Amino acid sequence: MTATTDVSERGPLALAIIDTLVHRIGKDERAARPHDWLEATILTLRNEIIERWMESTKAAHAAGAKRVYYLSLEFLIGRLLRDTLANLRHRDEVGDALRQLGVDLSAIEELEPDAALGNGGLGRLAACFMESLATLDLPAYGYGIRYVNGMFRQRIDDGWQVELPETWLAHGNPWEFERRESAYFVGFGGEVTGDEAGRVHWKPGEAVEAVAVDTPVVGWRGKRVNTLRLWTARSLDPFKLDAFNRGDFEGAMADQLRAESLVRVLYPNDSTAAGQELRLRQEYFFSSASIQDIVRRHIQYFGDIRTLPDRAAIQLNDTHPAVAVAELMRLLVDHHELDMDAAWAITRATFGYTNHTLLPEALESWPLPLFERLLPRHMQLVYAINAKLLREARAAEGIDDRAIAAISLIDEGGERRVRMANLAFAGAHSVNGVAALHTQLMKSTVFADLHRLYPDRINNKTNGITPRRWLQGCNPALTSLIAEAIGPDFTDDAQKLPALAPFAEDAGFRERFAAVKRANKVALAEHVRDTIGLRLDPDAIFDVQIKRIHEYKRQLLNLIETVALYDQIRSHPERDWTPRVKLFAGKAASSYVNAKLIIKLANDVARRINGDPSIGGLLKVAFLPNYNVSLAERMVPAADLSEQISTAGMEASGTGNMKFALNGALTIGTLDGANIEIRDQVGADNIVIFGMTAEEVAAKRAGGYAPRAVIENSAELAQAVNAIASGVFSPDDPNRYRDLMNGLYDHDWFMVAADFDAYAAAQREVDRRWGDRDGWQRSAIRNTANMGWFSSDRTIGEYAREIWGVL
Ligand code: GPQ
Repeated sequence: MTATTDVSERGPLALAIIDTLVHRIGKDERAARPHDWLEATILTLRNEIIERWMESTKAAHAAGAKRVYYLSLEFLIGRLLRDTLANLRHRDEVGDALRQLGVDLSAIEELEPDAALGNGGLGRLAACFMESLATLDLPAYGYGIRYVNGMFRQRIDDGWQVELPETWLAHGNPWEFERRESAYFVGFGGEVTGDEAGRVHWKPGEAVEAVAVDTPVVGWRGKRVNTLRLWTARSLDPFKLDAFNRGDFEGAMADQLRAESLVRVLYPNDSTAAGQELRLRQEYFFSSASIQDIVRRHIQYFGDIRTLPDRAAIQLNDTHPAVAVAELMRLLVDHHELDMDAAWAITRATFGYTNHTLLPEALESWPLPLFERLLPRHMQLVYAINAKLLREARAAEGIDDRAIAAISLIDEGGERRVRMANLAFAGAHSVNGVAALHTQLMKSTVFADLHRLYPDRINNKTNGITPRRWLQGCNPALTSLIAEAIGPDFTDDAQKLPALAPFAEDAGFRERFAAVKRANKVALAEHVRDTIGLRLDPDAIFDVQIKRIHEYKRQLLNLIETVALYDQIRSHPERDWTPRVKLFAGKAASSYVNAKLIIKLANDVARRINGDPSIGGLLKVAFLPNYNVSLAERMVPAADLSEQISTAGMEASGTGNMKFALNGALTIGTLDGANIEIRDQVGADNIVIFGMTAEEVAAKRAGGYAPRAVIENSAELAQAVNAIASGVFSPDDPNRYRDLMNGLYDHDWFMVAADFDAYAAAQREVDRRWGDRDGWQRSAIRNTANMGWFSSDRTIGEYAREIWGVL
């Protein structure tokens, strides 16, 4: 990528990039490697961002504005350059400047590593929210951890998942600013004493320093630049020279190593609580640093801690930062010398809590002895809060002993544990779910008793996605087509997209819409060929299931149906089968044995089906390795069919479902999470719904579900399950899937069997609709046209008005 163009044609931006290359990176054009161009481009762009960033901060300060603080252990950001350029409306200009230097912007954009500081939906939601907060011009900070190794890189070896560390910081990170002056002590362990004046002193047994590393978040049209503040850890005594001089080289750096291990990895768990001491340490580390930072800023700007709730809204992204409730109490009581009642009133008025799952295994709780050893002062405060809470509960009507036990912050059944969801619920004035059904189930199941005690606290905020990344960024051709049809206003307000709906009746527009989809499919097919060597027919249905691999998400249902379809095509080659490509991608938690086995099954099924010439290429199966945000950005615009097939009642919301529908895919889905609201928006004719409702699932569970009989009554299902169980797809190890399939016969927790026939029928309904080309395109257009409501701008607007009081 050396310059080949006429030097005299270089404009000021090209010269600025060269200047950065020489003076910041220390290379000339001839020596510059592609990564150097990437870095020089980002650093040049940063200069402009910094100015807007400072303006945003100053303006918020001058206005005495209330700030939003989003505390999240995960931010699944992905790449930043393309989005940032697009939001600043600079992409063409920067592309031209780089062209003058003989550099291709798209090529260097592809070199940027994915910032994968998150597992899945929860972390990606946090990233969409940060972008929407800046877009809506709301002063906000995201707080999290700057993991050295984010989500692992997935390699597929002989069909098995292998986890490798992702070194996203290998080339440095030109987006970030280390703020050495913003550093806080975070203590662990030690002892708590009281003095004569009744003040409490916590003397931690160990401490680390949390140091802020800031990344600017640019909103649409560059209106505002907010801060994502991620904490890194430093030892108070990083290098003990005396130990080193004694020859104890490791001991000399042991403290630093210990500090670094705090921020080393993101726990690769999705929706399961990690019962590890290190995880609790991470949670407290980032919660404490964030709360100290918030309190410091408040005192600096406003002077009086008692006005905190008027100037700060802190949102807890799930329970991972729930210990922040106790940390704020500690600062208010021990440092600002408020009494418990005053401190509690301030705390409650400041916090909001978002719940993201009802899965019992995901509700965080910590063994009491561990919590007490690591956080002795917080343990005392939890007891004190619990006493207040249970007093309130006992005074309320209709709360019996069973309800008291359920409300308590301490789980007394068996080994005593601190319940983080109850702490978050009690310590917040707002507790929200992430889709209508999920919120309703929160009220009737996990939080039923707390809801009875505080009936006004639970509210719903249906999730959203940023259309900048998930339409304009990932699907420029569709964006241009929409703009030609209805003008560009929808880029400022996604709720203008419904103006597109009448174009579903315009044959010429349908053609162009279909052509965009086909071009996206061709591009994805090229990528698939390059990565796994499989050729795909871009005229086949691209049927896509991409998300974390989890039994409740039922990739297994999809795979078993794939096997059944394969069987049908072989048995009835004379029928008019619809060519289909089944695409899968996703990571399994490293300790989740069944999820990893499902990945192997996808690969085994793919090898067998793709290698069988007798089905004439009518069916292809692909498992794409290392699913991440960037891969999603390629796959979403190329999908015809979006698989959202979780067992009803188990997927809190889903957000992938929104990305696909916005890009004109039809959904095949259960009445779960946000699928229900997607159906309401796009219309029941433009989505394929199947299977049991959440109520039916619960009733079946309660009534004693007998999957064996269900399987035996469905010839297609039995045939597919037995083929997998007997090793048809794993001749090298015929027993590989025997236990997995026996699990379906014996318990089938996720009701794959119960929904199978309905799912298979829904898939044939998809084939039928696909056969009606015009009908399909009409539905696809109506999906895009009616998905504007799922913009995260709408979601953030609701949080801002109804929870944070900032709009
Ligand atoms: N979610 Cl608790 C995660 O991605 N990780 C988690 O640990 C928990 C929830 C998801 C949830 O499964 C999806 O249904 C939601 O759409 C998403 O959070 C965002 O709310």
